[in-house]
Amino acid sequence: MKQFIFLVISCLMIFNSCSNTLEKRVPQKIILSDSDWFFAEKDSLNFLPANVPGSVHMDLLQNQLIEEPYYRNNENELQWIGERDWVYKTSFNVTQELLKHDAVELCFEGLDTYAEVYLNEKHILSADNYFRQWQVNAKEYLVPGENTLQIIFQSSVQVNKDKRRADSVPLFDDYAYSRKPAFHFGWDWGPVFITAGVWRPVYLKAWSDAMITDAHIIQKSVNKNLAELNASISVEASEPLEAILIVEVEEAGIKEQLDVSLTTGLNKLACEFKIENPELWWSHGLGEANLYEVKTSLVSKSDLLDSKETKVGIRDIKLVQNPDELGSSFHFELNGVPVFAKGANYIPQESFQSKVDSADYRRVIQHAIDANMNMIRVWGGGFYEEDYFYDLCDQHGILVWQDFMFACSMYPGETEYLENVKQEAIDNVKRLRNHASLALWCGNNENYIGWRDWRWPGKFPKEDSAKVWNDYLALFEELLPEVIEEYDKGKDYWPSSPKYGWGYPVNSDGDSHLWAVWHAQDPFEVFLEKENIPRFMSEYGFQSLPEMKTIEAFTLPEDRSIDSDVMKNHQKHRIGYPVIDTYLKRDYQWPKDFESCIYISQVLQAKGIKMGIEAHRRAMPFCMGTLYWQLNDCWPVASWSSVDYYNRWKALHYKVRDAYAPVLVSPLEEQENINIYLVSDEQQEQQGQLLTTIFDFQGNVVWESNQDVTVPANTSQKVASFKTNDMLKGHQRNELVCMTKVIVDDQIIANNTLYLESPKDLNLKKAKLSYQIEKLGEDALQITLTTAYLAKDICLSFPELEGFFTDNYFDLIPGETKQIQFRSQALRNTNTPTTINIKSLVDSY
Ligand code: BMA
Repeated sequence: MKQFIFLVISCLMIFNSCSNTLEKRVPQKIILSDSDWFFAEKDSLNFLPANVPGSVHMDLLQNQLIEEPYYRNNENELQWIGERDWVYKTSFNVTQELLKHDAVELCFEGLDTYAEVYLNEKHILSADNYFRQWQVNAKEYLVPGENTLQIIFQSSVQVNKDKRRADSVPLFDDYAYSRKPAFHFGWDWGPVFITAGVWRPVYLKAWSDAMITDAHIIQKSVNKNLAELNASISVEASEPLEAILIVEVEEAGIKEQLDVSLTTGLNKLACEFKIENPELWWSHGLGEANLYEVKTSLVSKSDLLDSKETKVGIRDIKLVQNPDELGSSFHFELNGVPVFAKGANYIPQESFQSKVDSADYRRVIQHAIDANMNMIRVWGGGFYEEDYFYDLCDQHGILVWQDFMFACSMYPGETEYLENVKQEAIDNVKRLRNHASLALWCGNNENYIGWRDWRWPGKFPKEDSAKVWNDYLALFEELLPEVIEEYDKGKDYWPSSPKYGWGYPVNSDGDSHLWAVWHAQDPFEVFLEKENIPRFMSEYGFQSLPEMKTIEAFTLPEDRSIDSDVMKNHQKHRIGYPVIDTYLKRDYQWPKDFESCIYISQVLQAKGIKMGIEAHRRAMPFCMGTLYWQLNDCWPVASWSSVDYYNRWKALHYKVRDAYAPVLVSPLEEQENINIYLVSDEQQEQQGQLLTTIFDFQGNVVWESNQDVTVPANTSQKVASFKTNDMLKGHQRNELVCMTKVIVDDQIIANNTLYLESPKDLNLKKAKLSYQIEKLGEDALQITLTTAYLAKDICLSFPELEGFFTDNYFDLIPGETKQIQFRSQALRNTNTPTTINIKSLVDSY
């Protein structure tokens, strides 16, 4: 949150520096988040210091009235907070000067959620939507000198209950009644913390004459020779005024000027301009994410009235659904190039959003970049993310699949509710539509499939179920697409993710969430079945435990076993641990202790999801996207994430990085053969060598092949097929490994490993690993490893040192030397460690 305050303050500084010459004219912002805030339970007079932006939970914690919410089972003790009403108040000074402006607005960027706002004891606003921005003309209520602001937050739990009780057709989830992040009410990876408070900045905005309220940079047509753009500018004027609108794009040498006659109220201005030979915006892996800065200024005579800067990536993005012989395609096309989407589903980073700062945003996007992703899905049970999140996606070429905030439920359809949603959609579409990264608007998460496949209609009497379905249609098939049509015309809208679950013979169009793995407990191998490979896989996943250091942070030693109450509470899926056990027993030996259990759960998760990713990529161009569930966590928990709450990469994230590499070599045993597939997201075909070797576990070559190979551009191809029996040369399958490498210009551009038996049946032995540790600069170590026997899923750690291994959870074969770096700031203040913890699969049972 800090960066937003910083941003607003810097805007203020810019305004102030101009205001020496243009005193009355330029808009001013007075940040009220900076003043002293106090909070209390409603009807108590015990006001205590509070933080804005923030939440009641964090304020109670800061005042030492509650324990750390994520620790042990504290969640259970804190449910009372969400059931009570809370009051926030502040006072602030307003100058005579400020009140001389034509308008003074009180702006809330986010209120959580049912809020009655009083300015100098006058009721000025009733808010009822977490996702909306609220503005009130405050001038008539403000006085020179001290002013008071008081906000009463009603318990969302109570409001939901009341609304459900009063509903003629009560819906099955209370949370559906409020426009508040669904995950606050608990999810299968998230705790129940029903927050209240001022969750985004609040400020006064004072302006005279005219103010730019919005700059929408519409990309009318884009190709590599020419971009035709339209700056659609909204200006609020307090009186009729002659002015000049200036649109500048310095990098492109553009400066357009337009004389405009403003009328009182809202004015819609348009300024068309062209950029020749634009530097296009590309997603990660395809090219540079070029951005232009478009500056819009409004000038009257020689005075600057207002200005706005917007970063624009020039690109043509669309979702292509063309009929073909197998159904209909479902892929994103960027500047005419079909993009295979590689990414993950993203959830909010915290249960308490005020804990998230700009460094957290940079970190999470960096995890995506480091794992070769080019798309993130912002899932519909959280919230429309901060501007900074999308700025980072713009800068780094991460496409965003953006859900509207509806998940796993049916929602009301009353006029008042729909009007509230409409305003929410307008607020957020207008806020986000300029972002180059924004690729798709999606109506909801799993509401449609729930209704169609999960027997939701049966939850209602027949006549009522018709109403609930009609309400669905009104919201997702009418209201939301209409908002997109009006406010972000041309951007694609997809009513619900997914179109298909599993169990469909051929998913020949749309997207799919495949939960046969995990929820139906089918083996990972179902990922390989043709009927389970959709056009676009927008969800699939498998859980694991976070690493021991993460668990230590929320437990006492006596909690550190799977069946402790604390570990059970940090597992939110009903049968989470038993499901992990089921899969574990299929493929692994039973772990000997809790630490081994953590380790195996990660290795297992990585194995399964890697299988899925490779199957999806091999199926290119039939399948054109894979977004696994889920990238991150909102608290320390056992979950489907690949990076845990403390930013520690699980085994999965390393495997994802490899499986999402631009070129993938994927060996697969199919019937009698081992087939080698090459998948490339590169735009150029490449020539190289394909090396396929069968080793025994002592590192002896049993069989090998070296052939010239063409790495195809932007597609998948089977490039070799070998008879398995010929390759084994009479050896046992459980003591062999097949390693494949692709070499282009003496560089290994892809490699991969295939075992012929399940890990539990492999003839593994205690591996003798040798290592050397050397210091590399101030804050890195180089670790060199060799082994005398095949070591599988090697996990390195320094128990006392926090840091990042450039590779981990890898296999090592005799004859190979592996070099890894370990990066840690802590190395600046410690001696170079001489020992390192190394374990591999064989050590876990
Ligand atoms: C999908 C998601 C989430 C959920 C996940 C794991 O259905 O949309 O609702 O957390 O599965 O169960």
